[in-house]
Amino acid sequence: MPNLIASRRQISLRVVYAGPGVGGKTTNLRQIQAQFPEFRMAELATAGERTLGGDFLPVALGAERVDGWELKLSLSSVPGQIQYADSRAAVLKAADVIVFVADSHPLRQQANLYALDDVRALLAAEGRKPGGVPLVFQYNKCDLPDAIPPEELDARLNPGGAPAVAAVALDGVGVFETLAEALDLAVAEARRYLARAMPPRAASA
Ligand SMILES: Nc1nc2c(ncn2[C@@H]2O[C@H](COP(=O)(O)OP(=O)(O)O)[C@@H](O)[C@H]2O)c(=O)[nH]1
Ligand SMILES: [Mg+2]
Repeated sequence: MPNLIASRRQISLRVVYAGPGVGGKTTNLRQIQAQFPEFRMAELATAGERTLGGDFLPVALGAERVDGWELKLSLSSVPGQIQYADSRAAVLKAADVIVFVADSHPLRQQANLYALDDVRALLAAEGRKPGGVPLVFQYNKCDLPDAIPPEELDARLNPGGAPAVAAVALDGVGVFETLAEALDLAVAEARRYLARAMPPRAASA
């Protein structure tokens, strides 16, 4: 659920990067952070290249306004390991928008499906409909010589036709396109939320 600071007319939303381990979630956030040097990124409990506790990167998009509200996004990634199921659930539970980073490597296709099922199961356990949380797909590692083509991944993972972006996150390709799709969904969420939380006053007021 978005967080409002009405006195400052600020609205904050959580964008959570989910997907199979080593799919490129941390790489996406590092690329974004590199463009926002004023924001610090926390990589929690990282061991080698495994992100154990998840990443956290808050960004304030001062220019991006939602009916006069300043929009803030906190970007985070879920930890992939089995033993972090509780913290994965907690991060996903709080998501306003989910970016699912899928791995184009042919040997990671089962991992993509498991991770997507896991996201859906966690949301269902929280009583949130799968369609109730806006989702963006990113088909990462398109540079691999034997990469599964993005159209094929789209047919497999995204029958609902959610926004999808082909990416080479390591080179920054597709990272900001993905973020832009997530931002569009976040703006729409923020508008919906504000319309409910702050109904317009009667014209005579
Ligand atoms: N070839 C290739 N490797 C990538 C790409 N994006 C990330 N990687 C590599 O995949 C590995 C896992 O990436 P990481 O961001 O840590 O994955 P995470 O577990 O989802 O956070 C790292 O070695 C990255 O350098 C990409 O677009 N192409
Ligand atoms: Mg990571």
